[in-house]
Amino acid sequence: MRVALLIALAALAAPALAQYDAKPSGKPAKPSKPPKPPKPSKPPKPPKPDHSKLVSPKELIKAIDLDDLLAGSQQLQTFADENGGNRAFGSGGHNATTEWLYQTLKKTGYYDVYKQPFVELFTAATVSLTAAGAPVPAEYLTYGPSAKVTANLVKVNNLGCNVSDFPAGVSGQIALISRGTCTFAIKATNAKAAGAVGAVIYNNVPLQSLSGTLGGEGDYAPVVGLTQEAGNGLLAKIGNGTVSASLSVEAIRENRTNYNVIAESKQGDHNNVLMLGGHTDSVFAGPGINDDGSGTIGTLVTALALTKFKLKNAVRLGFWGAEEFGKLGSFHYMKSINGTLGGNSTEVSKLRAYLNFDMIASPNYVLGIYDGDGNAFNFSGPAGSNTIERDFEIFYEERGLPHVPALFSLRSDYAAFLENGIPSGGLFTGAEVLKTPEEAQLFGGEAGKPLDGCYHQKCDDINNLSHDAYLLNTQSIANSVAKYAVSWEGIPRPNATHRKRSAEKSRFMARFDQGGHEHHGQPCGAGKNVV
Ligand SMILES: *[C@@H]1O[C@H](CO)[C@@H](O)[C@H](O)[C@H]1NC(C)=O
Ligand SMILES: *[C@@H]1O[C@H](CO)[C@@H](O)[C@H](O)[C@H]1NC(C)=O
Ligand SMILES: *[C@@H]1O[C@H](CO)[C@@H](O)[C@H](O)[C@H]1NC(C)=O
Ligand SMILES: *[C@@H]1O[C@H](CO)[C@@H](O)[C@H](O)[C@H]1NC(C)=O
Ligand SMILES: *[C@@H]1O[C@H](CO)[C@@H](O)[C@H](O)[C@H]1NC(C)=O
Ligand SMILES: *[C@@H]1O[C@H](CO)[C@@H](O)[C@H](O)[C@H]1NC(C)=O
Ligand SMILES: *[C@@H]1O[C@H](CO)[C@@H](O)[C@H](O)[C@H]1NC(C)=O
Ligand SMILES: *[C@H]1O[C@H](CO)[C@@H](O)[C@H](O)[C@H]1NC(C)=O
Ligand SMILES: CC(=O)N[C@H]1CO[C@H](CO)[C@@H](O)[C@@H]1O
Repeated sequence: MRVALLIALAALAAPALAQYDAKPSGKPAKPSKPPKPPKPSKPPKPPKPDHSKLVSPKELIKAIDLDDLLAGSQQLQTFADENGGNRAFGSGGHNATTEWLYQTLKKTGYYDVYKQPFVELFTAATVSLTAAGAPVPAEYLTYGPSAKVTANLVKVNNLGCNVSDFPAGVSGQIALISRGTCTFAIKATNAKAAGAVGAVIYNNVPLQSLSGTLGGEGDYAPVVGLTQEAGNGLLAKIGNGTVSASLSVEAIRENRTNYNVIAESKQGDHNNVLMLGGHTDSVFAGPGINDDGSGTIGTLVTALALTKFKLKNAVRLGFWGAEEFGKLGSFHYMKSINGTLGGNSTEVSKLRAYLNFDMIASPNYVLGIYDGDGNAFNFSGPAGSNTIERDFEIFYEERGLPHVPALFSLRSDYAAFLENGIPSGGLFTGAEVLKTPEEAQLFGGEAGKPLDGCYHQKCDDINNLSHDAYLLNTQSIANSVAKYAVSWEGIPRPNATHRKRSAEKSRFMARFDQGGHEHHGQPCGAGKNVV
């Protein structure tokens, strides 16, 4: 593990990020070394950074390079490849990601960097279902227990929201239940109470797998989710006679230590801080190179470019762990700088704005900007969020490019900042929601196809990024960062007495909204399924 990491770190020193390693001039010459073999010719070195120069949007944008973005993404892909294919919560792939971010930022000398550990319960599983001898694609519902059972499938009446929906014959067998009306948790609890040794919930909308979460610990029957088509197929078979099924759920349930990586520029006003970030964990199913490798690397590349310049306001980076389990890292951080959410606001009020980048390179992208002024979705951020939204909009408009608003639904890491009254904004290029014909007209790409067809899947890899969106949106990050690193015009100081929700309620929501994402244009509650 450690050796692999060292190799990975060595690989990182590759050309793409090397230009940022340039040290300030005036470094004493090294004592003479034995002569080295001639090196292959290198491209000329970029000019030495002029640290006396105040950052400007134009120059920071110029310092953003697609090769750096792709090299960073490849590094994350390698970490996943070397660690079982993912960078999930507390895994080897996530550990490697956070250690690399820490080392890369520390090496600049420009930032004070630390890794912030926190412990949370991790669950994930490998599941399989066979019925009447044929495999049926099935998905895990988070928090469900492990099992390996073979029994008959028994149809449950109605929607299984009431124990009385479960026929006596389900005892010792596997309950087959339709999605709808009540939570997956209620169905799985009722199945257990009725004596079922397993439960299978099938979708009530066509052509969509059913995955999601039971929302928390409970006394559940082992449970998996199926498509509506698979469910109907099983119902037809049951109609024909007894159907034997084998259900296997191999769940991992363990407390895992996770890390946030926090970095703050040494220079700049530390009482008036710009914070930006994205999450560093992937889902268990894949390497997470768009979600949220793109936000992670977009933030990193901007932060490295920034090291060439002088700042007025300090810039703080938040690389969040365990977002996919309910924004646990960002909530942990906000609690830790404030003791408790809703408590003493001294530290919190030093944060003047937060910018969130959770997916900026979706292959079938839209250019989404969080609806800070609430014009589109009637849910605004704290005062100043309107300015943040407008500044992003101007960046695209100046380039003759379209943009669409994205709902603040509290399903990514900005939630902890909104809850604390901190003006917030950011970019979002879309997840599994289908592109509308209107969006295809604006942005090209394919209408009727997901904005990210690999969202939360194995194929969210280095081959499924939009390079155009990636570069453009990172330039957009640079534009806003350069602006706020110099001036807070249009962004009032947050007033902590104007918090949107009580702290514990938002904490609960953080846990409950397991999915972590809201999708452009969808109503609240459309994130990871619980019902
Ligand atoms: C990741 O780091 C945590 C905390 O240091 C450690 O407990 C865990 O074993 C590491 N995971 C792997 C797979 O190395
Ligand atoms: C469950 O069914 C019983 C019997 O039909 C009924 O009395 C009860 O109100 C139902 N409970 C719920 C929550 O629907
Ligand atoms: C039901 O049984 C009949 C006769 O054995 C068979 O032809 C048909 O394919 C079966 N249907 C299903 C859904 O298994
Ligand atoms: C995780 O830690 C909590 C708090 O210490 C403890 O109550 C819980 O039993 C632990 N869970 C597991 C699966 O170890
Ligand atoms: C908040 O905490 C700071 C130190 O972190 C302290 O100086 C200040 O008095 C506290 N304010 C309140 C209202 O407790
Ligand atoms: C906007 O939301 C507020 C509550 O937050 C509500 O009172 C108001 O009617 C809504 N406005 C529109 C136009 O939906
Ligand atoms: C914050 O808002 C409260 C209530 O509106 C007000 O009394 C207070 O003066 C405000 N504080 C600052 C620093 O603006
Ligand atoms: C955060 O707020 C709590 C409650 O007022 C206070 O006890 C704690 O010292 C504060 N922590 C920091 C780091 O300011
Ligand atoms: C959903 C999607 O776009 N998948 C693509 C990911 O990248 C591979 C390799 O380029 C394509 O074959 C997939 O179609």
